Amino acid sequence: MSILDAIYNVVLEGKRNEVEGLVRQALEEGVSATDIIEKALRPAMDEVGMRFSKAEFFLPDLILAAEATKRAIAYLRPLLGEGGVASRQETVVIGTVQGDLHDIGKNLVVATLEGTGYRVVDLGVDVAPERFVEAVRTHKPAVVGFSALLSTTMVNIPRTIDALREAGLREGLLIAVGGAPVTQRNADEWQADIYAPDAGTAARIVNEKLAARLKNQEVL
Ligand code: B1M
Repeated sequence: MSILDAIYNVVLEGKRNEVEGLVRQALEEGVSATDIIEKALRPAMDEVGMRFSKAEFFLPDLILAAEATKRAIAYLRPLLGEGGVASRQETVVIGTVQGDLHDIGKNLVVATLEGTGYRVVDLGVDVAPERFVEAVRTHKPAVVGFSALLSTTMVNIPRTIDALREAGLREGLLIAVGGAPVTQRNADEWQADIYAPDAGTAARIVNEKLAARLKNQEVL
């Protein structure tokens, strides 16, 4: 069995105490942090979700698997993003939208952006539109990110975008959206600037968009 399969299995079985040792072993074998996340942790959580849908797994299974994943990510955190780059000027405000308590994916996006050098203000989970508005007023970020994992809560992304628009804060702000049920088509509909299917892509597109904006400002 490969080391990635072993990590996948311990997450699926919710064996929180075994995951860290295996992640360490994978890194020693030369597997990248991104591959551990995208080829073992995320597929394991997808499988957990699938079994939950089929009533083969129940909430405690979800919680144990989530706990195992969080431990693995905490161990990998210092390795995410480019690491060691000069600190960037821009701030990113991010949160999981109102009604939604899922934060594993959002935390990965936070860790990757921080690793890339951004200052990240993480508002946590179940964040109401008015809290996003207040945070944008206070921190004046270049980017605001919304994460949603439930089809019932993803509607709170466009609601929050509307709240920012009504508060006169939308212009000049890059809006990034993501989470399992969110698609590029949704992002286009909501007139969001960035859609990313995973944390690494989110950080890469944020970098590209901000670099392009800086270039435009230099030309003007
Ligand atoms: Co829940 N849950 N859950 N859950 N859960 C899902 C999402 C579900 C698909 C499972 C299923 O039924 N198959 C289903 C949603 C169905 C739907 O709406 N379509 C579901 C449900 C129904 C529920 C409850 C309603 C269950 C209940 O109570 N009956 C309940 C809701 C609670 C609430 O939020 N109000 C609930 C609760 C929970 C737990 C608390 C037990 C736990 C969350 C623990 C936590 O996050 N702290 C949990 C878990 C763990 C899951 C699954 C199994 C795994 C989610 C996860 O962590 N994935 C999930 C099944 C699934 O997703 N396949 C499921 C791993 C993570 C790395 O991936 O979050 O997708 P992800 O993040 C990715 C990308 O999406 C992207 O980058 C990340 C990786 O690089 N990304 C962004 C994420 N945010 C981004 C933002 C960006 C850009 C990219 O820009 C800003």
